[in-house]
Amino acid sequence: MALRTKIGGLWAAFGASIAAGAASAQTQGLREGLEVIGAPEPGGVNFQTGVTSVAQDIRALDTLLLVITAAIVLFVTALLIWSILRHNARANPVPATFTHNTKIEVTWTVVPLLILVVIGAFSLPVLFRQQTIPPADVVVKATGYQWYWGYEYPEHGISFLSIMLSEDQLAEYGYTRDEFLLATDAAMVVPTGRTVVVQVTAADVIHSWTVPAFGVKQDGVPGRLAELWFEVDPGQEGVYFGQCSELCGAAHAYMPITVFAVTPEEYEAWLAGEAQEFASVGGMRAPRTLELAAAE
Ligand SMILES: [Cu+2]
Repeated sequence: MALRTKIGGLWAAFGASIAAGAASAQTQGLREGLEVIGAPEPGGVNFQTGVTSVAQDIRALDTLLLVITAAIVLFVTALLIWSILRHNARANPVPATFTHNTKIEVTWTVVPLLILVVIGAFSLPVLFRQQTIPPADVVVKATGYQWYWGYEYPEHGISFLSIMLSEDQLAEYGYTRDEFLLATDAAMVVPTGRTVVVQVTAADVIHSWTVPAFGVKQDGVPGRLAELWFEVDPGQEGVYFGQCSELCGAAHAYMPITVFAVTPEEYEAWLAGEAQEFASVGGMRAPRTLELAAAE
């Protein structure tokens, strides 16, 4: 509790120092038309609803593994119970004296091998699909900072920071109390039905950009540019949350990820509006990032 309070205080001080990074009015406007889809549920034990083909593949793979492991657990438990009942000293006073059984030894080597081959046959294609970056329709660069994310649309000269909302800011931005520690002031905006490639990097220590509903997770390593991709199914326009997934310091828990998936038309309109706004402040807002760093 003491630690929580301490970190909370740290966050408050830190938040106050960069609270200037507010969302543009039109990003705010997008929020109103979107329902929250990608968020954790209280007591939830399963995956969030997958809205990309990779997330759905991961879910199917998980279901397959669950079936296989459940079958193994049941089989081993049954075998154990059978052995206890059948081969205890009372039921079986004269124990057998053999030391080998070639048939059984071959079986318990080959069967697990086959199970692993089956698992591999289903898991490797998912891994390859996730890791093979297709040609991009939209490129966004995500940079992890201690402790917030910065987003750039390099083809459009747009860049902004995305800072976690404090509890009393949530309502103003259209979020509920449940979305504390998930909602940010500005959001990454992407179109549905288009291939989005996110270039992930970091400016200080290693962070990790993750959105569970998209089935993506990628470490951002300072000095390196890694990539991930996703394509949100058309019709799944909404708000999606994620959290930094690489322990990156005291306020690691306070740098969430908010993505707005909108229709391609809404995305184009947003881009045009943002580009105009950024042009009016003299192009890329990158210097603002530096200003903030200097102010810290
Ligand atoms: Cu982090």
